[in-house]
Amino acid sequence: MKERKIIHVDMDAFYAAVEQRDNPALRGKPVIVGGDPRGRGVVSTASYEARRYGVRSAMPLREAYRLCPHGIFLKVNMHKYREVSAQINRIFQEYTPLVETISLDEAFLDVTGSTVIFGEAEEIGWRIKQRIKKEIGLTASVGVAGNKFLAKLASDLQKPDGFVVIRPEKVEEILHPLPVSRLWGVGKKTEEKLLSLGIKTIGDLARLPEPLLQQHFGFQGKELARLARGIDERLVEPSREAKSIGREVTFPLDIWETEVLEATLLELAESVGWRAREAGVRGRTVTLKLRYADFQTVTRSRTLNSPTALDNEIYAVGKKLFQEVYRPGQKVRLLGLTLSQLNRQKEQLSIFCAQQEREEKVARALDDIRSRFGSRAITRARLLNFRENKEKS
Ligand code: TTP
Ligand code: MG
Repeated sequence: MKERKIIHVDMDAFYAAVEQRDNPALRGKPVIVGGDPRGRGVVSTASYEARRYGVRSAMPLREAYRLCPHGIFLKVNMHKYREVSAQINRIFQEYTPLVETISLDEAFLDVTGSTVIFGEAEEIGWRIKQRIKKEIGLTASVGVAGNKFLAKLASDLQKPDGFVVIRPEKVEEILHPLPVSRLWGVGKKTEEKLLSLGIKTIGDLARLPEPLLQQHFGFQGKELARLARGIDERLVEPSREAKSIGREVTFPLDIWETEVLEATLLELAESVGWRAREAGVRGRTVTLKLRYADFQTVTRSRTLNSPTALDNEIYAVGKKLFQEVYRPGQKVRLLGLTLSQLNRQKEQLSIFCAQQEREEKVARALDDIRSRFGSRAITRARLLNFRENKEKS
């Protein structure tokens, strides 16, 4: 399986941190969210200050009160946490349409297709962490790795306010000393059974022959053996289908040369096409956005007969729309292209598929070269080609 770039984000002491953000008097104090300490409820979460007293999620509030009588007990304000969660989610969506929300404060992002635009996965992870801090006023712990299991493990390694990247060459070094309980699917029972076999660490497990594990744990043994080696092929399953994939550029200087504007459209189309193919979707509607130097903004859309994820098809439509709306000679400050009405490629079964699939294969081969040699290698050649053709015609 192609290596993927996965980011896992988990907010620190989420509900408590939101309360501390909104009321400075609570900062640095033991805050326990859950409700009345004399009531029968349980702790939803506690600030790190309260955790020092042993207060934990799911603990009865009365027990939390016993451990931390001077703690500040607050009611759960679900409405507020949902709102904050949606804001965080909007930041994620800017970097990839492949966002799997696990809970209000936790998500996986597959950014494999985003690296050409936004830089390496770790840069994206770092930027997301900084934006959550700056724009939302909360700290997140972020993990970056080649699969979901490792990314989640990474986000937890330096909690709170953590940032950990697990590179392939470091997997063993990081994984092996950890207790087996850190593996997905290892609950109390499995842990006890492993311990009784003398297997304490993930390294102990990785050294065992797989058949032996299968003998003791059946199907789960196979899975354990894979996880212990840092292998996990679970895909990020977007919780909410992306509604669109768009890309826009603001020029450093206003542009009015049609050739440059059209060449920019080609780059935008390539970028949108790439992201769609990486996300495994095709779209039916192409939208052009054009902003003139005086900020007057025009958008125009066209819907295709069949959905596409091909650069040249997106470009052809974008160019047509551009020619329809652009007033030659006028200075332009921004150009954008968006592909919308997306659906999953596998759901598309029709007679055009054969041709479409052949073309997508070619596009994917190019994607592969791009990912190995950098996006510029091909884009440049194509733009040159494009310019030559323009000169000939
Ligand atoms: P967690 O991410 O498990 O915990 P957390 O964000 O409070 O702390 P950290 O990640 O730094 O360890 O859960 C996220 C939120 O979900 C948490 O703020 C409150 C809620 N929650 C409950 O309501 N009950 C629970 O038992 C747990 C574990 C969480
Ligand atoms: Mg959390």
